[in-house]
Amino acid sequence: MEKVSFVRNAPQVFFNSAGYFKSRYKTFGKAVYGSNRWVLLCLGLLNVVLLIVAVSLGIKCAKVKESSIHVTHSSATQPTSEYLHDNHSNVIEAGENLKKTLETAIKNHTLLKEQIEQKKSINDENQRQVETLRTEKTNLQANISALEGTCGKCLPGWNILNSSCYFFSYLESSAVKKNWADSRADCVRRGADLVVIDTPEEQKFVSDSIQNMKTTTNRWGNGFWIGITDVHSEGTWTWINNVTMLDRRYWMDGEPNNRGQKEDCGVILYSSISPWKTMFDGPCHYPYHWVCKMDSR
Ligand SMILES: [Ca+2]
Ligand SMILES: [Ca+2]
Repeated sequence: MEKVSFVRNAPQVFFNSAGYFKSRYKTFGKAVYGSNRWVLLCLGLLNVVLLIVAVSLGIKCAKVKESSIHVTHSSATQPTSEYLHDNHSNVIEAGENLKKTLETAIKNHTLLKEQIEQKKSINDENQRQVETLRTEKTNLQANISALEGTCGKCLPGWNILNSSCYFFSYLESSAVKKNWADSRADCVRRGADLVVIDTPEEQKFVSDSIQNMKTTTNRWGNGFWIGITDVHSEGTWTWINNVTMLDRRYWMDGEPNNRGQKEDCGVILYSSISPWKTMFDGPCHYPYHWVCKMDSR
């Protein structure tokens, strides 16, 4: 059997019953086989061309896709960038506004602080003025009380009995004591003189007035100088108005005794026993409180 290389599985009957055709077929087969090589070659070339075209198209498509993506990406990011840019500007503007607001708040705070300090200073000054006025009020009230007590007839701090005013140095200063001469000088400086006791009422008034004016537990140390002395004539007690005391009724028992030959000035001392026995003689240089007297207004 003749081998047909081109159509391997073609029906054998067909070729055996028609030799011509078999021959033709063989011829045809050879022709076909020969032309087929060109066809195959053409097909191969075509495939190569198609492959090149396909590759080219693929590359182009890839570029187009990439470009499309890039374009898409650019298209997508463009508004975002502008949005971010706008937001950035807004944030900066908001920051500037906040900065201005903060600066304004700081200025207001500083101004408010200054105002508070100023008001505090004013308040302190007012407080000092209030304290000053309060002190003046207290002094005025004390003066009013003193004036009311003496009905304006005596100076502030002085006491009144009938038509006379009396100054007890203890009330001005319990610490200050003077000798007899200096005590008298103080009374004169005040427009008065050491007290001259003219009546029993006055004796009792002065004696009672000094009852609580004590600075020492030594009773002899709590005396007050009065305006009587025997310095000019020992034993002759004369008031500073040149009136000589003739009786001894206001002297304490045993006084005046001119102890040590040096007691020439009269002192009055409170006695719980009797308001009539309150005077004694003492050394004129001793420090005592003193009692001034002057006529009332
Ligand atoms: Ca004497
Ligand atoms: Ca004496």
